[in-house]
Amino acid sequence: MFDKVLIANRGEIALRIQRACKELGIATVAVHSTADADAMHVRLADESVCIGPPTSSDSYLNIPRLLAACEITGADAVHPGYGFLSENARFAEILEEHNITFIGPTSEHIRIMGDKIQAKETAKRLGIPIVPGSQGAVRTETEAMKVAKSMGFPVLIKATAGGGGRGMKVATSVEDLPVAFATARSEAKAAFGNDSVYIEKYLTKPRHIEIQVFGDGTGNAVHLGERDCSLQRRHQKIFEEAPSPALNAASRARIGETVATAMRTIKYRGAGTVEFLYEDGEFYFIEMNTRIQVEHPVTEAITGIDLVLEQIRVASGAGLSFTQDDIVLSGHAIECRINAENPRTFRPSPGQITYWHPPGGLGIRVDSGAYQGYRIPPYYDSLIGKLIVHGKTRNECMMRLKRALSEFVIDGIETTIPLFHELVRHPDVVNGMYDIHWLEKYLGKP
Ligand code: MV4
Repeated sequence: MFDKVLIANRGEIALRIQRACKELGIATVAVHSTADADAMHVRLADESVCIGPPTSSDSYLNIPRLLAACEITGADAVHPGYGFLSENARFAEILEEHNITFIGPTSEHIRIMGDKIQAKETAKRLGIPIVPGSQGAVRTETEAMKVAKSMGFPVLIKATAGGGGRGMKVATSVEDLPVAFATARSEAKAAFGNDSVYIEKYLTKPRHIEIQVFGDGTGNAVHLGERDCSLQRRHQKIFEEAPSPALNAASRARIGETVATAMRTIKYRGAGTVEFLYEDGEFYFIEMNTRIQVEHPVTEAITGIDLVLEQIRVASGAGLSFTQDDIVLSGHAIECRINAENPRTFRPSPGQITYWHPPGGLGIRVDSGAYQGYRIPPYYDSLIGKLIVHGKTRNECMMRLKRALSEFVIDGIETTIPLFHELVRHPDVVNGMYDIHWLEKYLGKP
């Protein structure tokens, strides 16, 4: 096992990783920008290193500075968390070259999944169902038109280097296609420095359902059920639940086994998420994330498995502490993302938290680096905490969530909590009847 892990992240996920390290008896190193000197992840770490000014590219994204922090502290492994360098294949490679373990998949797997065409080709080869579309990149308008006509409209043009919704354009008809194609290409070029695009049949009312997977890197791999993350705005998830209200045990087992088998075949290492669109009873692969995700606690709640601890175990060569047969999905869990934002406009609301009272009681978990008096800096994403609620049934979970939300007091800044009070009372949410467009439609109504 490792002696010392450097956590290349901030906020609640840095704390989350520290907790797993402590339970494994591993010393922790926090890194921070000057804007985060009084952050909880710095206070609770065994050691900390200031790695630069507030701007992420000069601190949390700066590979030479992170390497220097490893060198100074003698860390033997790095956990990247989510965001920042977590899916940067070059970072994983450089660490390995310096004999520091990257707690995550191989750089090769990160690289393949970062290229959406390669990811899709890999998924297809492994027997994972994909969205019908072009075979690889589409280079000309003529080719785009041919593909679109053969599939039928609407179609979606996606950037090969994209992901998370950036660089996508819908074309609803033959007339639409030339502009959509040109716009998608130029936006892809501007955003990623790569104008490669591909085309898919556009699914109009899918749910976003993702499967949590875990591999040991030697051909053992498992799935831990799904999370339904359909409630989102501008590709920012705000409410996630497991299991999905849309799936039954048979369809869950089928897609789960398909994905786990695929991960065994490629000898996937560590935590991963295979993302699907789910419409009319069918799954369609869209992308794979090669990191721990924000919403991993809902899976932890229904499986009782510490996913971050398992990431560290697997990276150290200790293997997985469970097999597929050991995994029992029990009850229902929901996560609400508490963002420092206006609950209607989502405009960031940084500033000082003058009062902080998190909820408690049975089935309640709050993951946060916030505390009373903490000043939320304006430089980073606005997630300040996550409320995760577990119950025996979805109904019990919802009742508990309502109760927990009513206990949660955060003063001094605006948060998304008032929006959750509304959502948990809306019949569509209560009944689990929502797709990926539901929240934006709801917010759009006066
Ligand atoms: C799609 C789609 C409809 N049809 N692909 C958006 C993020 C990226 N991961 C893939 N995305 C989508 N791909 C086809 N063929 C609709 C979306 C999409 C979406 C997907 C998941 C969660 C939220 C979404 C919001 C808008 C669009």
